[in-house]
Amino acid sequence: MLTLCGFSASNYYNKVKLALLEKGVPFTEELAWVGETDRSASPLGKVPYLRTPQGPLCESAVMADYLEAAYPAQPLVPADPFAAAKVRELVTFLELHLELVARNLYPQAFFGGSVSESAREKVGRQLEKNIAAFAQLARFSPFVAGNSFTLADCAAIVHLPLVSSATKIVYGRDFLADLPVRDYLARMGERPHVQRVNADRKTNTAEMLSRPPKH
Ligand SMILES: N[C@@H](CCC(=O)N[C@@H](CS)C(=O)NCC(=O)O)C(=O)O
Repeated sequence: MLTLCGFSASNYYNKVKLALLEKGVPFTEELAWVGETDRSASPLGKVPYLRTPQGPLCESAVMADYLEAAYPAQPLVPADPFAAAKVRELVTFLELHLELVARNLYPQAFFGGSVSESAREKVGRQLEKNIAAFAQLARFSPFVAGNSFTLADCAAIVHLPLVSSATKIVYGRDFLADLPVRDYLARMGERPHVQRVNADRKTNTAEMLSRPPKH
């Protein structure tokens, strides 16, 4: 049995959780907040990490690859090598060029902190450029990589809402507004597993925000 460790407010945790649910792989969840993780499983203290019968894995992309190899029955990556690479290209864009850049805004957008004016401008410029490039690759027809649900959707469903809301809060404008992201997310939100991930996220986010502050 697999155990997914971390917390349901985390987008990377939810990418793996959605992949597990969509693939129909049985798993249990173990709550681990940042600062309370098992360092022998995740040496950088990041979530998620996954306990497998053979030992732990960290890094969500590694977990997703492991799940594809170990549970091939319900694939989230196409068998064709080029189509598979196109799916992974989208995941890389979503994470390296969108989410990781937008992450610089989260202290101000979500946690009551602030971002310096120069960082705000720099991140804004990077996001404009990276989102335009992502728009060239993304299909949304009806799924982000084309006509079937893939790992790229597991990533897009959890990361795109954060990019939208962080830019809306910090710049007063949703940088994804010119892409068909709202309709896409609404469509994806009709899937029962996406609904479960979102419901758990809301409950866990409230719990996270009500936790006593660390000293
Ligand atoms: N590259 C990592 C990113 C995971 C990540 O950044 N997780 C956040 C929560 S969403 C975290 O653990 N942050 C705490 C930290 O970096 O110390 C992955 O794909 O698993």
